[in-house]
Amino acid sequence: MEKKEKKAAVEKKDKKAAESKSSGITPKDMTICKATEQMLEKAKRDGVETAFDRAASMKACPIGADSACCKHCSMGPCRLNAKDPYSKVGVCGATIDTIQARNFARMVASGASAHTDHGMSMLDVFREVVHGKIKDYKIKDTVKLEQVARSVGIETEGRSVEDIAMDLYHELERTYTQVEGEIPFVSRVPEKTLETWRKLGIVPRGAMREIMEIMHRTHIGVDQHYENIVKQCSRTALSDGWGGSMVATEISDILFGTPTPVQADVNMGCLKEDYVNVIVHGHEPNMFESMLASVNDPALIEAAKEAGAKGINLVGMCCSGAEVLSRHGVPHAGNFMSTEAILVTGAVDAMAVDVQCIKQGLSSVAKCYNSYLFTTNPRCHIEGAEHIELVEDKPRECTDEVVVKAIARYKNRTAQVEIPNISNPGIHGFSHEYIQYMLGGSFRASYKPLNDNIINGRIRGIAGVVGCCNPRVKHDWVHVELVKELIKNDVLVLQTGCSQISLAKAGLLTPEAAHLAGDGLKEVCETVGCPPVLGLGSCVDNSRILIATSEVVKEGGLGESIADLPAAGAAPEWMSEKAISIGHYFVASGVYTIFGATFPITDNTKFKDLLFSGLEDQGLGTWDFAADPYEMAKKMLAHIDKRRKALGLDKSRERVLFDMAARREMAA
Ligand code: SF4
Ligand code: MSK
Repeated sequence: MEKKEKKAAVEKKDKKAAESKSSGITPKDMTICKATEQMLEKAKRDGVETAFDRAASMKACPIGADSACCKHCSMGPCRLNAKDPYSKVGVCGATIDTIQARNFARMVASGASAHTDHGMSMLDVFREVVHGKIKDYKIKDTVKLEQVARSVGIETEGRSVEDIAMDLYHELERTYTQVEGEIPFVSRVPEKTLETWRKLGIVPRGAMREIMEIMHRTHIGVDQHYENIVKQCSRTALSDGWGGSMVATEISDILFGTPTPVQADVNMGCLKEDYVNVIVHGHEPNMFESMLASVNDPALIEAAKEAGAKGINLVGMCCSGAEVLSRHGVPHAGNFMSTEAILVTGAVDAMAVDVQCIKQGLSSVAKCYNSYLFTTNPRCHIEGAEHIELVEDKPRECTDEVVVKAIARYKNRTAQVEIPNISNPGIHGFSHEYIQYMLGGSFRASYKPLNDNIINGRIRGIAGVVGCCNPRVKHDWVHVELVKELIKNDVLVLQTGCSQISLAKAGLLTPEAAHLAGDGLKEVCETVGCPPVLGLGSCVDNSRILIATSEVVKEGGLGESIADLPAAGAAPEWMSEKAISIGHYFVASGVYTIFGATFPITDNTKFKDLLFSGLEDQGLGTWDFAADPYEMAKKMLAHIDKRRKALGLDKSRERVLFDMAARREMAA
């Protein structure tokens, strides 16, 4: 480096250190994750900037935060006054309700696109596996293949795996491409919920059609009635939850195996100083599955040893990490807000990413520590990162090359290595199928024991706590406090995505965490031997929660539609448009759903009234907001109790716990 360049680099480093100091916010204020905190301290010393620093130094735009601006045409951008929302309209005359509804709709469209494009990619892989063109992946779970096929009306008796699989492919393709009719997985929706959707005209046709229509309707001068726009939001979001996401989950299970509980470690302590460390971060499981094969290749292990390492250590992050954690017990190093921090360890030899939630900032942090950052998906290139494309019919070419480069980096490691000595064991890998089996036993896998325990009050209700982390709130804190509060009040918590990882790091995904639960939930957990918090996988695996709610309704005794259930959903630290799509498909499915951090809405508007109470009046669920986790828990419990009361379950009932004897009796 030239002298002048060196001086500029030192000045830049000092400036960054001074800026972060001047914000007055320390790593301790930014996160409760000790490993992330330790790495943020190191980053500060090293003069390295992360999203935490940028969030501290860049205030969110208050007009945008209230969704009170529009840039849908060049007569604008138009800014309205969120404090006096009806005092102004846009140049075209658009009101605050139209503007907010259009902004919200485009978030739903973007989030739904991400999930459906992911699901469609999985379906493409599935088709080529069945055709024999892709040989690196196989149909691993034929039992699940038959179950899914039967659930959409495909005959399985006496037929070959290939024939069933091809029929399933053609049937599920309709989820995306169908222009008229209803998507295949509506067959899984409780009758009364489906009846409400039909009455409201929100049963999805195909995801492509719904997303295209939302983009059309939100163009200037098309749909200018917030109620009509929200209707299309519901239709599009449902095409994600019961469509794109559900297909992604089911096809991934068929190809790579349906998860069953597995003990695994989470946190940065999963990195090993004397191994070649490879991280996979993103959302589609196929790259990760190929990487698993690469790191277990004897030739590559030998090469790592020749380079002086003890072996190759593969670790996941974010959602593809959560999927492979669930399926194979591969260790997981952290959630979305730890992806830059982990590079600060200096121990990451290569990070391979595919799609979604990949911060562009990773590229500069990786450079600071001479770590490799590889993009692998044609949809996601990052300036400054090397692109090694994963071609589906020869995935090993990509993943082997990543490993080879990681070995080279290990051999020439120059960065100072500091790995936080923290890892948290937990049980991961619950699926709706396993919950059924776990509670009902092998004699009769059934949701009856769960329903009975809800009816007798031992379990007060069910909550889905999911979603991202966000540097605008204290990382992991809102997730952890909310979940602790819920289980203390006998609410069984189902988790996915980054939230699951927050709780795993807090040690709540262990059966021992039952001591933090209320007496009723504790008793159930101790009898069954399960944690009070069940991890179901990645963001697309929220579809597992939808199926579980549907099964609970179908089991009987808790109302006729999903909206009747004593259940609630939350995304306490959300940040992505995918989270909005997920939130809205839960609401449209009938679930009370509360978000934290912030909400893109202006108070005292008709649009807000519709989302926060009007949809419930139509027989759907409802949106809500609370930044504080205790307030959030209070609101969720109030909703659960409201539903219990409506079901006549507010009076205490005789408690019947299903032990082995009871299960045998059921089977008799
Ligand atoms: Fe302004 Fe209307 Fe154009 Fe939006 S669509 S930028 S509100 S003129
Ligand atoms: S990765 S969408 S930050 S959960 Fe699915 Fe985490 Fe949210 Fe991304």
